[in-house]
Amino acid sequence: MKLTGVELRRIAMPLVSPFRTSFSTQTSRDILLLRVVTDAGEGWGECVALSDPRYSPEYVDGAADALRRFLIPAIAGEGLDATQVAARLHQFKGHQMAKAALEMGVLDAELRAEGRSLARELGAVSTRVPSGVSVGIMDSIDELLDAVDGYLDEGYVRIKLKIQPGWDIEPVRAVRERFGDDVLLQVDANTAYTLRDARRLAALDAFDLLLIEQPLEEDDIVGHADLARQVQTPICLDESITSAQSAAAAIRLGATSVVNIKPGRVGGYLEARRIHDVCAANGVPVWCGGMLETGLGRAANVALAALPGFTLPGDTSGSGRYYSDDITEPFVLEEGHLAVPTGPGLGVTPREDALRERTTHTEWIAV
Ligand code: SMG
Ligand code: MG
Repeated sequence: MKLTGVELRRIAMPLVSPFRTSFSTQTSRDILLLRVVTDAGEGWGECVALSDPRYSPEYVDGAADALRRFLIPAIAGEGLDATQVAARLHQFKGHQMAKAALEMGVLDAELRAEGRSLARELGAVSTRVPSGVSVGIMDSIDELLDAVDGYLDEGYVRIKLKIQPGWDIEPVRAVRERFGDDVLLQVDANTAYTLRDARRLAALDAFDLLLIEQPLEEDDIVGHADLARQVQTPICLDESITSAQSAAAAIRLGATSVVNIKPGRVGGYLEARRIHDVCAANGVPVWCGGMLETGLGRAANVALAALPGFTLPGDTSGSGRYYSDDITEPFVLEEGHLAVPTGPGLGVTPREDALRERTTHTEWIAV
């Protein structure tokens, strides 16, 4: 395969309701899509970087710049193959989300040309995956209980509550009291705590949570290992895991006993599969994270979540969790699950009209 060029397409996607975490409130997503054009056909990539570098060092304008200046030019020339994209981009430090989007687009183009699905290529073993939902920080417990009630009604099989100091024990207690012990429940702090909060975090042990996600700073692997000895609830790293190598290190140090795999955070779906393999070899369960993807990224996440080591429900919610009008056919829950796409490549494509309506900027990068 040979690259012809890449269209960088920015879209604005308003959220159905604000999504508040310990680091920001999102009301709309500014998403960078890549239309990768090759001599064998096209493919779509989605960059999960947020507008500001608050979740990770990457941000959407920075990702576009890295792609335009360094990453896209580096994969020009004959013999383009998705399995070699990461190696060609390795010379550039960081920028995992930008790299992941480019590899995703090349992989989609290649698989579409060959008539193979991403799910099959990655090694999926199920035809549907369970849907969890991530529930933001709210102004009141009542508001939170209403939101959780609605999601449980829709069929979500696992609830994740965003927490921060001052919004942790009480909301978790309230959800447990109202909805009972059978609800699969976990929390995500997005780095909002320090080791000095160990006793407060240990107080969450009373609520039989599946895991506490990323309580401490992303660089604090040793701190997570120390914390893991002071709390009974399993610690699950998200932000800290940026590669298979960092996953292996965190597991070996005892910093994480469950891993949230987000392809964008780790440089792509192929590295995500490697993390799955490392975790499986160590008996560490994994689940698929989310970055409020459109149907494109959602399709790929659902394919990944169908691998055998994904034994916990992921943040693989229906399109309607965030978007009233997705750019692809929406993903809709059926008995709390999403169907794994079976068509070539991602198995979904953007609807022309929806895409046009959401587009704020396009730029063609010829190589
Ligand atoms: O796609 O449902 C989703 C988002 C799930 O909570 C979610 N993601 O830290 O896991 C995480 C966050 C990162 C994005 S917050 C804007
Ligand atoms: Mg997280």
